Amino acid sequence: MNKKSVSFENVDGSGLIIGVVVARWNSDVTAPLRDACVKALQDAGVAESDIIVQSVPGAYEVVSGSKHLIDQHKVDAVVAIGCLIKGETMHFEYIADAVSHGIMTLNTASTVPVIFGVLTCLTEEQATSRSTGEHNHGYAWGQSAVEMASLKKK
Ligand code: RBF
Repeated sequence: MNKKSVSFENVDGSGLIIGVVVARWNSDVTAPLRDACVKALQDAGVAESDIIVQSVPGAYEVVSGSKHLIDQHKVDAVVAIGCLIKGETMHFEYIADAVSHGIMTLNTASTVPVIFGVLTCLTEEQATSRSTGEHNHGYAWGQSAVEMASLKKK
């Protein structure tokens, strides 16, 4: 087992409703992350009609997009997906900080787990390597959502 990955045992998503919020900024990265996440949910037995995918403009908006799904769709868990790539200004720092705090606040404000699916990369190469092939993190984020939603139901 790679030290930078996590193992999951028997994630059973049958009967769960899972939201997936996806930022369109850096969509060449976020689309494969979303697809791998949805595949993990399907592999875990989440019904296709119980996977709610919500597109939002950028990573900054994944917090309010997640809150919308929690409030309006009664989801059991949400995966918030985005990709921040460091540029020449301070935007990266401000948005990364706001989003990570925003997602943590959602996790403590309600009983619905919100999985942190935001890549914060220094280069486009880093973003590509974490969103493609066997290192695509989206799959583990889907499994994490099922595990945490199941925990809540125990
Ligand atoms: N959104 C992302 O998801 N990833 C980025 O790398 C990203 N970089 C941005 C850089 C700048 C200079 C600006 C103005 C916005 C950026 N955004 C990015 C968009 C941000 O998440 C949000 O959608 C907008 O700021 C509107 O609230």
